[in-house]
Amino acid sequence: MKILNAVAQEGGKIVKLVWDTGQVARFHAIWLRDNALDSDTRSSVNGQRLITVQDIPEDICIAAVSILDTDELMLTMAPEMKEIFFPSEWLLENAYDVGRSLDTEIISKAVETWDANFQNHMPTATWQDVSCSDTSLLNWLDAVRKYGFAVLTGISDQSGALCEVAEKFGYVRETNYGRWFEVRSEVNPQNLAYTNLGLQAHTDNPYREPVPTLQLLSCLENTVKGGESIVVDGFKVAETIKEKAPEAFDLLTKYSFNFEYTGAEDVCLRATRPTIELTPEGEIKSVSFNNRSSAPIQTVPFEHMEDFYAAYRLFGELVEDPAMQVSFKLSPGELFIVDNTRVMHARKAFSGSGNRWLQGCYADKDGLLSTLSILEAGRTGEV
Ligand code: NM2
Ligand code: OGA
Ligand code: ZN
Repeated sequence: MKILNAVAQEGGKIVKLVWDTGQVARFHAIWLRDNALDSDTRSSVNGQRLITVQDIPEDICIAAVSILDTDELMLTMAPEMKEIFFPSEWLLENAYDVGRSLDTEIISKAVETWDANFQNHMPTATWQDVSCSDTSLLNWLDAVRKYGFAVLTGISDQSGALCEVAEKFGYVRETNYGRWFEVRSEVNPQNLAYTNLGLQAHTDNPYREPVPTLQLLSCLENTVKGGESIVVDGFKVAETIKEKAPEAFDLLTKYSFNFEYTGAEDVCLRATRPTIELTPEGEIKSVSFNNRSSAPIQTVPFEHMEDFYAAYRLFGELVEDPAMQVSFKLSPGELFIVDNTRVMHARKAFSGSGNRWLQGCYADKDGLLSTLSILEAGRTGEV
């Protein structure tokens, strides 16, 4: 794509470009100067910016503009008369004058929400494939980005094998529960997860700031009656509430919710976060829901407490609606990963003879998304 036409307007404060694809976009002089690609503006070693915003003259404007044979735009920026160059493709890729509607979509384009119909489409891969093939790894990580959930089978029966999986794409997040933790029924459990009780679908550790953004749960033994796993897409729940009960949605986004964990002698974790967190643009950013660690709510004004509880109940009802749930029973050598800012996980109560032994660990999305981007860019040698 080539730039066909470039005209400076408004006394050189902006430039308007027309590409051969028919696309049109305007850019501000200050934005162009800030994003100049030359090696005095950005390090050619690491791509990081060398200038600060104050280094840009306040009265900056475009003194001259031309389209070069190399498909670059050349601009002369007054008052310094600095010449800067941009490939026409780069400008199109980074354009911001794209007529964004004021009413932003609440679900990011990068994600796809799901309900019980997802049951037969659960993204699944084998450890064998993911550990040996970059394409398999890319597809598996892509599923985590898109659906916030994926299954992996064929992992080693060695204790702690799930950390090896986390290290394939990123870093294990160590917490007070350890580098990884044993999920088994215990006497005097420090956490209700370490019992045979059913656990309502939840996100883990909402009492921690920052919250771990990924959780892996692997299975070493599961011969009990019950103990099935359930996952629910929190973004789907939020989306449904927005459609059916916009006032409830507003309450769940507007007020924070208190969470707390003090189950071990040396631990006192507290954090406050809304059930549904939005970006400044109004997109759903995260969901936090955990009945076991919700603390007395003190953040909701007296006048709104009953309405708030009604909205919170609605969220809980949707979480337990079979139409929202995907369920399965983990077998030894299997694990699942969830985006802990989005997908809630539950387990059914278990009893009877036999044993149930799971291991869990936390990790973060930054590492996963970075590895995924590297794989997508084909920079596979660097993984
Ligand atoms: N465990 C399994 O967030 C939670 O308290 C859920 C976490 C104890 C690490 C359980
Ligand atoms: C957990 C948890 C579920 C299970 O450990 O965080 O939710 O299946 N466990 O035991
Ligand atoms: Zn959990």
